[in-house]
Amino acid sequence: MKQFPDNFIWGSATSSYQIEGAWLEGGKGLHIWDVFSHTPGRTAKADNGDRACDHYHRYKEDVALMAKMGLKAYRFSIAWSRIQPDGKGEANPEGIAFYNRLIDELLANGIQPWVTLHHWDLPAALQVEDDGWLNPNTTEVFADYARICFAAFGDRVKHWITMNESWVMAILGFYDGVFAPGRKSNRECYLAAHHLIIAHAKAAKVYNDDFKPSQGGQIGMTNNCDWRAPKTNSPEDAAAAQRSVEFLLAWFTDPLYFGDYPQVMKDRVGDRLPKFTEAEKALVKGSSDFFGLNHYTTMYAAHVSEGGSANNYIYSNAGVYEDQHVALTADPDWEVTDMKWPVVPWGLRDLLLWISERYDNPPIYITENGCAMPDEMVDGKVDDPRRTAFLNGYLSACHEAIERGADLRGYFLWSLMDNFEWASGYDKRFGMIHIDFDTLKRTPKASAAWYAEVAERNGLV
Ligand code: PNW
Repeated sequence: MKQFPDNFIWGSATSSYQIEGAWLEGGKGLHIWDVFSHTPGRTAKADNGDRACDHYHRYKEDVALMAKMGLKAYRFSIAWSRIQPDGKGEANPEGIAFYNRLIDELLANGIQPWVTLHHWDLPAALQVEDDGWLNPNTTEVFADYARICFAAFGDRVKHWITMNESWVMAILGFYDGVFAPGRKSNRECYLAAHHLIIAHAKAAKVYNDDFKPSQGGQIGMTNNCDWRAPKTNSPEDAAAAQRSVEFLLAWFTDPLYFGDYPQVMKDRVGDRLPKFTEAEKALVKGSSDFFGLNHYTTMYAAHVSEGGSANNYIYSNAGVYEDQHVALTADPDWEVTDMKWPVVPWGLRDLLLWISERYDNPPIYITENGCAMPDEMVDGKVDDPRRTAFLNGYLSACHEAIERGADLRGYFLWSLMDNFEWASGYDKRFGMIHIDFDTLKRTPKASAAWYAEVAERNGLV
């Protein structure tokens, strides 16, 4: 077993809408995923998060399971509409009380809370009344919400993540329309993304100015990025792979590290790409204390000339195709997960090295990596060999990247337990813990035992 550095953080991750349930309890307001999943045709089998894993009521049981499997850190998200039912105004005491109970329970079990402020569940009132992330004022409203959270929880929470996967919100929410709020526009996706970046930076400024000096924590943004390897060794395909990563990741992270969008995006998107003012550039640049990365898969990228077509078989065009002219394909020999996402551990290694080089070796935390695998209960147990093999491969790739100089400091497995997998519903099982969604009984899978063993062997428990 390879040893990870001292203080390497082992954790697991979830998000509010995917696990909490209690959608009409505790003074919570509706959010855009409540609305979207109750709209006919939007989710597989019309599944929704009304009850999900009922974590809102069973959080103690869930924390006990985390402690049992040796987790040292747990990443969860706060549902904005539990804190401010309409997204603005007074804080709802019951919402604050729920997250206080959860945080205290984690700390009592020696588990560090890592908190995401926005994992896609925008209060519905902000969407209906203000157009949500299309409205620049939502950046201010978000900073107000963040302030409430820092003030209420920051004495105990030392790791904050502003946004989860702005690319997913922008592309799947505003371009493909397959996620909430379900819009389809090749202009709105860039505008929403722009406001998500500025909202992150405003919240980080609130933290840095008014809370960090006394609370001493860290704040960052989490972005998703799959790896793109050139399909052939032609220079055109090398450029296509690079362009594809810039449209997926550097879109969000170049502003954080350099203060502006990648040149290739400015050139290709033209006036549909908003411009940062000088003041915004200064606000955004340097606004992340760490590089949060969610990573799931790898694909080959090939250049497509003008007039060609994207030959993608996985989740649409993986971006605005007409702006990129990149076709994505998978090697037919690659194993695929239940999401049809190829399992390619070396892609994570290459991505970590790409990030380290481009951004001058920032501290990186993998805030999500994992896989959906079919599982079956046999004699009250779930044997989980494919997920265990996946984790072995991806953790080895992390180790290799560290050996080659990447400053990777932690790994959070997606996900703690099977949950509401957004538009795919409950059939896609990412968890280390099996949930029977009829009875809500929790059964740790073999992967949970394996994870505990890895943590123990690394002296982390
Ligand atoms: C992430 N893509 O979603 C989210 O942060 C989780 O909430 C989710 O459950 C998990 O990954 C598994 O899907 C993604 O299309 C959804 O590239 C879609 C994509 C990437 C991440």
